[in-house]
Amino acid sequence: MNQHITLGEFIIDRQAHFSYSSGELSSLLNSIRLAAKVVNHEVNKAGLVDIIGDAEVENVQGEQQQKLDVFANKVFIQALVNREIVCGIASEEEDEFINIVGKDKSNNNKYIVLMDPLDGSSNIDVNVSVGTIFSIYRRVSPLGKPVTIEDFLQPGTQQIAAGYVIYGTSTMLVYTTGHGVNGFTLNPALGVFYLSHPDIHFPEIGKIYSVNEGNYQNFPKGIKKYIKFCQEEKDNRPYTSRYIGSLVSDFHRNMLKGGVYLYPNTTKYPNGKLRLLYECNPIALIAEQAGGRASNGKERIMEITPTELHQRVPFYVGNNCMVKTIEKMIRKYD
Ligand code: AHM
Ligand code: MG
Repeated sequence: MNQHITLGEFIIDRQAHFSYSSGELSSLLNSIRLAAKVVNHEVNKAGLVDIIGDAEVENVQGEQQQKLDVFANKVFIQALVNREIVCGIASEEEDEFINIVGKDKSNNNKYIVLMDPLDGSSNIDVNVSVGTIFSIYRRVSPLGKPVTIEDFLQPGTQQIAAGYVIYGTSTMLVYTTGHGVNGFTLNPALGVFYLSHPDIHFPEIGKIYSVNEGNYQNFPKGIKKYIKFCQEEKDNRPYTSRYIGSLVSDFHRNMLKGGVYLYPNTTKYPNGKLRLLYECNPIALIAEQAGGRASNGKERIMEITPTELHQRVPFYVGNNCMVKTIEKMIRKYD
């Protein structure tokens, strides 16, 4: 690990890469860095204190929230609001987007953040990694006015930064501003993120496929064929099957080792399970920046024009050639 470059230093060092007001993006990333540390501290205590368990409320998708979801949601919102840079936030845990007026009530802040504050939270009480995913845009509505839904329904190609935090065996923050992907590992003793994975790229060849195969019977024909293809003994196959059920962790492993993640449409989830705006788009930007590909099977994830805040899409992300093979099979069989 490169002990000499901290995330804080790196953010400042890379400011020049950013064509808008660079200090603002740096400040925004720093607020995410801070919130990540606070959430990390709490996630690490989850097994020790009586914080795990359901908060007895359901989120907008009718799923049960865990207490830590609620906590992470609050921490990230508070950290973002404090810095006077963000004008609007959308979160998996909030039915509607939040308008932020700023301390002077001017509505003059420029950035929108969309996030899943604690993804994979059903894994918390069994000590499996969870993550935070975030996506940053410039607002499209005029300054001085409340944000509108159009600010949030921008295609992923308009993202100016995206990233995730994994609360795992070690805690990492991985992000991109469109100039490559860099990963930072938290030194828990010092509370400092250090650059540990500079300029991450998918390996040339991927050999892992990650999918909830329990849903096999309900997958589209092209995906069934692809899974059989992965299992075939031919060329460099069979591939290895690895599925944690925590998008951030499954994606992260596949990006470092080479592989593909699939969440197709199923009978239960006719449009797929994952959310376009705060799960798929940010992961897609990171994947592309690392030389990978992200698709709904037919088109590039980041070119989809969103119509709803909590919209779901089928999601295939990973090594370029693996995702291309999936697209080919979907074209051929579906
Ligand atoms: P969540 O946002 O409710 O936590 O759901 C998203 C998670 C992803 O992290 C994970 O890849 C997927 O749901 C797993 O779903 P399943 O249990 O259906 O395989
Ligand atoms: Mg989620």
